[in-house]
Amino acid sequence: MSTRSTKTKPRKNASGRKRTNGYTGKDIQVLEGLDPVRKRPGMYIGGTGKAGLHHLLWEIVDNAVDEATNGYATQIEVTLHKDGQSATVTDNGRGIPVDVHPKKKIPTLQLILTTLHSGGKFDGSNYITSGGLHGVGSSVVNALSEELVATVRRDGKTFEQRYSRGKPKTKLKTLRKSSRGSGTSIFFRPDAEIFSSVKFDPELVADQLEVKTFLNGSLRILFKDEARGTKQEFYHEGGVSEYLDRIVAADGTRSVHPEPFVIKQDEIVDGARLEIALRWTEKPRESILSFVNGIPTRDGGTHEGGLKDAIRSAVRSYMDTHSLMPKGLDVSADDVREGLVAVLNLFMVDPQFQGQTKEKLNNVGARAIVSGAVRLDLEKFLNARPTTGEAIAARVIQSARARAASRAAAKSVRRKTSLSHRLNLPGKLADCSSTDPEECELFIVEGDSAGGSAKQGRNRKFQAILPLRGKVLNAEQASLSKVSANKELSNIVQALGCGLGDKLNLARLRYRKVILLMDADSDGHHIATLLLTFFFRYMRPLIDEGVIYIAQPPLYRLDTKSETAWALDDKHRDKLVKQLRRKRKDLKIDIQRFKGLGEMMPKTLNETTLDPSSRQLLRVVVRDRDRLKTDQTISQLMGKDSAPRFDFIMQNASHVEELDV
Ligand code: 28F
Repeated sequence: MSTRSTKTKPRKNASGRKRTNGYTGKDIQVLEGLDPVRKRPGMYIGGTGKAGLHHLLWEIVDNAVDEATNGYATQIEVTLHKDGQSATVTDNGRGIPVDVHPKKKIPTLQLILTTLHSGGKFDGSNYITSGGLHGVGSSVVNALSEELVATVRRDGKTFEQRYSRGKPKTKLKTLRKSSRGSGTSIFFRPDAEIFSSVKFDPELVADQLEVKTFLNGSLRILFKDEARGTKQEFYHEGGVSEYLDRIVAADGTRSVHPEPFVIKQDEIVDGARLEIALRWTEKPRESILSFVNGIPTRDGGTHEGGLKDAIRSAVRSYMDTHSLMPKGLDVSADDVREGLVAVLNLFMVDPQFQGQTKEKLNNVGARAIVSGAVRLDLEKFLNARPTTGEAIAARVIQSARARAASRAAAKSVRRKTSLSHRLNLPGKLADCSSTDPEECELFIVEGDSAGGSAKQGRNRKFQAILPLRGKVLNAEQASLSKVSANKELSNIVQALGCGLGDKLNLARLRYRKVILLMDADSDGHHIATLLLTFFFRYMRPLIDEGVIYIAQPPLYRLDTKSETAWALDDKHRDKLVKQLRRKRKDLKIDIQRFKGLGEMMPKTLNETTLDPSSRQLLRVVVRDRDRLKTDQTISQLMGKDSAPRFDFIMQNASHVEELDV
């Protein structure tokens, strides 16, 4: 068990005793009913698909975790019930207050579950909450649940109240007059009228619960899946450094030094506390996983900025004092962080989030908190371990040299293509005449001959064609500089016009649809996978924005005397044959298999694959909550081993989802 303490509040001690309760109902502030939540659920939980459904669960779990994070609870239990469509979350915290609110004259529990409230001040100390998109409260869950039962143990009694779609079904009842301990339990069944599916995904739930225990080293979560009859306990005393080990192992990479750098600071200012674990690895990228109060901040923010500042300055200062900096080599901040894997978890009161998905921390003070905590300690860490320090310095130098070399290579490529470079568009691009991104589409086509058919078959007004000839680099194993030096990838970047990496600007994107058009064979799938990997790693906002699509060219042409049909694959072909023969069993059907796109007549390609009125595109989507997993899946698939690649786009729908548009 970790021993944390803060100036501002008593925290549970090693014997597991919890803080006491000094709450009164008047602490709740602004109130509003729940109608808006049922009218526009997306505003509160992001959407009504799988992610939105699970958001309900995280909402309740986060409340229980908050109670634990603040030192009042030690144990959380999450149960998915047999039907897979309802869940119970229980904590052993103080129990949601049940006293009658002095102004509203209803029990606080009911007030909390039936109004959109802005939260309470609690006992005047700094209560850390998950905040951001989360923490909008159990009332949102209540509003969107067909059924919800809240059970509270408090003051030696057990209370219960039932709700449906946000409205109380019963009064607050006292179930038992002599109950031991305290805590809150919420059972809920998401409303099938609201969600497209109400089935929880037990693996997703288990993964996310485990992450929560990595981020709260003293937290135990028991997960029960009644459908499978399984029980798992998650508890990671090692906290973020154990998480770091897990990530590095899952990435299949190696660390360049034996011991991670770990800090855990409990008493910073205003009740803030901080845990960081990091190490440098051989992989050609950095990956920083940052969290605020246990909630992922995928777009980073001030805390991540502070970490980067501190790393740059500590490593540079170490390299300078030990004369490890080669003369004449230009070492950038990016070079210092290449191969870095870091987990940063900051706990603070009142975090402010910004950005479209509210996943970027905005509090100015967080930068100094984090950089102040890391800089000196990291330098000391390096100074105390010469072999580690030198290994990290060598990793930094390696990255700087590689970048210098590929910058030179990229320069020479640019010189050769100076004419097209002047126009800033690749020479091979057959652009469309419209300049309105909203209507423009870019087809990235494999091979020159297919590119030729596509050029002839397209609608010139709004469809542009970029043929790929050379090899597409596997972006998984390459650094940004290598990627920029790859001809095929840099052509794509130039055609899109929006830049890449940190500098990507969606506003400058020249096409709102980017469509991968590959042969329907394994080579085609391989190239599509490489391109998706590139977009995922270096142009991720395009995927998040839903701009990337996969075209579905047919593999078969079926001709009868009177009609023609196209089939996407063998299964589709068999289905069509059955359909066509439904009326006449002996109907003669001529079946032709296309060997590649290049074989197809431009007109056929237009009708089946290009024309918006008759084609079927798949949109590439990565589910939000799956980010860590997708990161690792791509590493596994695109790393050294090439065998499982095919699965990635064709089958693994839980990571990269393909939707019909
Ligand atoms: C299964 C999910 O939701 N646990 C919770 C508490 C405890 C308190 C509380 C929650 C007070 C003023 C809002 C108790 N005693 N698990 C949970 N445990 N909420 S939610 O208070 C809520 C507020 O505004 C609590 C004293 N203070 C707070």
